[in-house]
Amino acid sequence: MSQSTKLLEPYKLGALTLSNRLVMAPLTRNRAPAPNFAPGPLAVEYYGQRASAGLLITEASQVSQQGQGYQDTPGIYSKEQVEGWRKVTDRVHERGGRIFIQLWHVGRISHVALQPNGGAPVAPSAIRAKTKTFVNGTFADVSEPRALELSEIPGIIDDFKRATANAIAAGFDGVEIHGANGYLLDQFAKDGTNKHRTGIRISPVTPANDVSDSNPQPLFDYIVDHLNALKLTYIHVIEGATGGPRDNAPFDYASLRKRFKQAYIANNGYDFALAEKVLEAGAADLIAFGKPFISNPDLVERLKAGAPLNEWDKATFYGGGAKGYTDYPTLKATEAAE
Ligand code: 8OZ
Repeated sequence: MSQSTKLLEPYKLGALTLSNRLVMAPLTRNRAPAPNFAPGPLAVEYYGQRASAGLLITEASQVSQQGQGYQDTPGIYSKEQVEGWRKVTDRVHERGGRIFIQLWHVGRISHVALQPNGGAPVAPSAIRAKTKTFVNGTFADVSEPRALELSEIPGIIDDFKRATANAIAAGFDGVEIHGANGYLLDQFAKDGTNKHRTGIRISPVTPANDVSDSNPQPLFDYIVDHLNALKLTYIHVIEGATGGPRDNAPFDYASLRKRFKQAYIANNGYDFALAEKVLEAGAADLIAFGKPFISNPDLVERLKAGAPLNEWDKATFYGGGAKGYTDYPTLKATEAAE
């Protein structure tokens, strides 16, 4: 039984044509170990397995050592990292896929153990988040941050510029700036890094990493008006609380959709039925799926076939090897085994 749905229609995203409207959301997997923090052969296999998505967005990747906040997340600032990512993009392109890299600076959500010379993580203000990070094999309170000097901001913008140049050298189709989930977003609205094939991820009402806002609607209406003026390729909106629930706080996403003239990627807890409804209503252009893509490399083929989905195993989300990373079976593999 094959299904023809709007989710499976192609979409023109700026200069790119996507073969369908399923986006693989950025998913932190912690498998790029010290000292290089470079994606290896397993990452090539993992992203290659999922290349039938209309667009893959990589896990968040730090633009500098200072921008790292968790153990074993990949970077995009060194030669080894660019070489590792090149193999990933080659594999995805060989299989007809498209891939953006998510560029990340965690700001205060870090730990001295990950910082250059064991220094303090940096933040707009010296306010410590009430949250934990994962470092040295365990959860630990984030470290006390120090406030950035104004004179340091150009260096961070340069880190994003270099990361973007590296992303192009590594063969990515574009970059997504991680402006969501309580990380260092305040310099992201500035030019320099926002020229072309650039999307941004935002999360208006998420409580992730101890952020809150007393009046998010006018704030994000304002931010999105300004993002629209920057002519970004897309906004990628985490609706509700990151990881759920979707209805933790009232928010009018249609207001953002109306303000932003380029593509709108909706994310957070969508199943196929809700995705279809939202696309049909014109409330989004693309739908990003996270955990379903972890456990279903062939999510697109399963949608086409109307087949059931594999469940995901939370225990293998962060770190480890092939188990829970590249060993989720495709429908074909399951059928062949029967
Ligand atoms: C889960 C674990 C660590 C980091 C985010 C990059 O929340 C993350 C993240 C998610 O955007």
